[in-house]
Amino acid sequence: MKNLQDEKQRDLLQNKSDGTNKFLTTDQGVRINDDNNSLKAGERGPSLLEDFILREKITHFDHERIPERIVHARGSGAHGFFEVTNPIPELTKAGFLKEAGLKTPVFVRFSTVAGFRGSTDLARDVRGFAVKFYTQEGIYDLVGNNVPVFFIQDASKFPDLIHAVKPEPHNEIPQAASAHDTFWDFISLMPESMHMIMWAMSDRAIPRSYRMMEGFGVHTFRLINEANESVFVKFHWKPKLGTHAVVWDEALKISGKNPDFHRQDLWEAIDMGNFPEWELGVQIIPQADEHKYEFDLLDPTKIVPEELVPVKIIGRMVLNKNPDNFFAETEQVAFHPGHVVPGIDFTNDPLLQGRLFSYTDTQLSRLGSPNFHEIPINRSVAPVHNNQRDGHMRQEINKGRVSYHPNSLGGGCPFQAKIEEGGFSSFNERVDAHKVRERSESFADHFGQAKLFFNSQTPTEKSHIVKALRFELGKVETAAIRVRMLGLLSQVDMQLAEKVAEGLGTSVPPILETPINKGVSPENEMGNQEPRSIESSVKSSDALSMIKNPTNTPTIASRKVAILCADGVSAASVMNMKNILLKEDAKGFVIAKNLGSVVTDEGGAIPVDFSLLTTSSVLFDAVYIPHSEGLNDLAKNDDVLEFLNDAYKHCKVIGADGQAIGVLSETPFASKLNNDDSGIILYSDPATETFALDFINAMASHRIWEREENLYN
Ligand code: HDE
Repeated sequence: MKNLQDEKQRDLLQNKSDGTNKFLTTDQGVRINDDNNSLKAGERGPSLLEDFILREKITHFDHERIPERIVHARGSGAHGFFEVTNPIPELTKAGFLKEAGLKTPVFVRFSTVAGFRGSTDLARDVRGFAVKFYTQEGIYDLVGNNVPVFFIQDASKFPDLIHAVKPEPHNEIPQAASAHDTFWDFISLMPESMHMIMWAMSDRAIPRSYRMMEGFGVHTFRLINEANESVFVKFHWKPKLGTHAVVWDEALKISGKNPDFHRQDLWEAIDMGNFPEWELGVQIIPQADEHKYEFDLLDPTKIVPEELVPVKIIGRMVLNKNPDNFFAETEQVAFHPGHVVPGIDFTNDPLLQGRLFSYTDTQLSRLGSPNFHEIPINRSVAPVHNNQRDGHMRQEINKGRVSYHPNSLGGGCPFQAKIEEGGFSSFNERVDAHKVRERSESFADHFGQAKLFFNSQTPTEKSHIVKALRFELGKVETAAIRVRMLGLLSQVDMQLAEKVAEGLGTSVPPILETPINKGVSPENEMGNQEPRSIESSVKSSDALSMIKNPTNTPTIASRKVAILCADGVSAASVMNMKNILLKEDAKGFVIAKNLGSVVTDEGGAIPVDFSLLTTSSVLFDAVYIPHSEGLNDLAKNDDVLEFLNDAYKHCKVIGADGQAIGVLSETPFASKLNNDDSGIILYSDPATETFALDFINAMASHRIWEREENLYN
């Protein structure tokens, strides 16, 4: 099997253009002599219609926007490769999974769901995690999210869900936020969303970086082997840098300080050679186990706990190249869960089945033509031959008189592939049923796994969920919606509901008044079933917690440290820290009152990366104040004290050596400083290696959660 790693880049090369050392021309290739002045009747006269150069330029400009994605409009993409580490030929005939070491090019797009294209990266939201594999057998898209379940069980509710979460239609407020009445109105009437709500209110919805998110295929899919035997499969992406989040107050501030935070983080990491990496894992469920569990494998509001079916790692994905052009690649890429290759197939998950219709349909209005597969980023590296013809913007020039099958005039070509020749064939599933608009009884449990998720969280994480719900429901104006939500939350965990209620200044309604116990009430029109709670056979799962997550091996790779400096700073201290950070693939940035440079104690100059005006503590993972003789200007600067206060509040590591320790006694948190805080690293000797090592070890724990008010202590 050929190694395809660079094949997509070679393919894209044919469409790349670079104007360096070239003449400026019209779209027709005519060289332009004057691009600054339109053609006029006299220098002060009217413009002339015949000015084809002006007309072409303005016309193109007038049409340069396309509709943004109805969901996942805001996103960032990158190129890379997928490499098989543990092939599974016994389970699937998909060529790109069959051979150890085989590399397949990929393009990945991460996104938020609700916000418009220009919205903030740090919205509380699910993140899209869509991977396009350019395999030798055609395009395979794994169009997943960073959360393994979904809000709804049936595709017919998707437009309702999205209408509810998007800005309200009368005033288009709020942008990229679920904290408003229509969203919670809908959710409070959809008990099936409760598992997903737990994830969305957890810190999973405010990741530190796209590079520090897990990814999930969500639905159960099928793998099919050469013998046409099938197993069920759940897909998982496990990030090498661990799964980490920011805190909510930080997210809100980042949204103002740098709404491109995630986009820039991904871009810079790749630019600097810190290539993001994930392992691809599969949970395999034999056909015979289809009905073995207390949940239905076809229900997208359920996970398969890793305690029941472990995740087997089969490969890794590395993102190593930024796009050359955002529009051509990241905006025009068209994913579709229906893009599968032989060896991978769908299940009857009713959400997945609806998606199989939606994704091509949406490209028709977004990209404007059924020829969107010809756009370079969407083009397969496997040969494409068929009898599809024409349409807007067709690129391919199909030769010959035959565009139908069967034909004799074209010698029967292009000809069908037998299964042994790689022809796709669907899993031969027997379906024998009545045509009904119903939901399976096996989908009726809406609380069992919401409880499992909540019970798997650490006290810190539970506390964050309570605070998130207090924030979101606190923004809801209609009291009845809040009460309905408290009723649903009480079905997940009474203490959770009570703590949320306390923050809302109200109380949890008696169980009988909540829609769940009314069964099919006017408010709960979900058809034939009465929602219920089936206890999960797994009581707690570390994989569901970010803090206990087994993917979190301590590392500070690619993390950013703010080094607060003023004139007189110790050159030795700054260099000591910078060097140790570099050894760990992290980076220190010098921040001072003004740009330019600071003068060191040795009389040298250290260039300043950011002024206090242009950056903020929320854009860094930790803060260091290097030694300087006497208390320098830092201790008197309000911006510095705010910088440190935010870092403290957001549970970040703060370090100071030598006389810089004095700066901390000026901060609002000075009275809280004590020896038990493992994130405050103070060394009276300046520039020691032990200090820097202690600092980076503390940073590797990500955040010092003990500092926070914890509602579950
Ligand atoms: Fe999507 N979704 N979706 N979705 N989805 C789209 O397709 C849709 C769902 C996901 O970076 C749209 O090309 C329906 C689940 C991602 O370009 C659209 C339903 C999951 C992306 C669409 C779902 C996803 C999309 C909008 C319920 C996780 C961004 C633009 C039946 C497994 C891909 C587009 C990118 C995008 C429809 C539910 C993930 C409208 C109807 C569940 C990551 O076709």
